[in-house]
Amino acid sequence: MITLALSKGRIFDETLPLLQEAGIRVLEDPETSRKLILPTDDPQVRVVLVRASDVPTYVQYGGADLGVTGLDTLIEHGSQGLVQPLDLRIARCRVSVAVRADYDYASAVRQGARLRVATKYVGIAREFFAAKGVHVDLIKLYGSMELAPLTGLADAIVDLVSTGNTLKANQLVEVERIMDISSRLVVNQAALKLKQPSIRRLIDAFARATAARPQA
Ligand code: PRT
Ligand code: MG
Repeated sequence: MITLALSKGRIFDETLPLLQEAGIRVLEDPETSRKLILPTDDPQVRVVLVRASDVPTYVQYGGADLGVTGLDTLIEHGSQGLVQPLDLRIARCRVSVAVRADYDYASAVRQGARLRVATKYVGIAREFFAAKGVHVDLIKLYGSMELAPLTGLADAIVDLVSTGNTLKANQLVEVERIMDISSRLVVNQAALKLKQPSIRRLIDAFARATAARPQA
């Protein structure tokens, strides 16, 4: 049996067509079913639903053989015990720095001010500002980062941006683009060896499905 870890929402939704192109159909809809283990029409493949930030953990410790996770989540988790054979090029976005539209970020940086930065991505933010030589106090949040500059909790946020609509709706502006993000296939190192033929087959099917798509 091969176990694939996915998170509900955009990762599940965007992985589904790739699975389908690989000839695998998930037999239940996570939006209506309460099940956390979903069978597929391949008796040797099942899907487990976990929190997006838990996907690397499940795969690292063998709770799942493979999984789909955003590069953002993967960087924050660390890639120990994980093989990363494929960029699936789905769930694309970027990690950016954003501030209130009335905050002069450039001059704060120029003057060497100490910035308060709220983020879920403490690791990515620490490394980015360290490389720039900007002093920051990082404030760890688990969601709704956009609120932090509006309430005075922070001068800036480091968050994911896709269309930019969420920033705009909250009078925030993107002032730096830190990195581009897409979702990656991650595989448990030991499972890759022990279940070599079936996992290989699945990786190859994902690779073909991904390659067949137009480069966006
Ligand atoms: O929601 P939960 O806390 O359970 O976990 P999660 O937020 O990590 O999961 P989910 O499903 O929201 O995101 C999973 C992965 O999707 C992320 O790790 C990213 O790799 C990827 N992804 C792609 C995104 C976005 N695009 C995205 N736009 N994840 C989140 N967003 C959010 C962003 O945080 C911001 O609040 O959408 C908002 C911005 O979107 P725009 O279009 O308004 O710019
Ligand atoms: Mg979310």
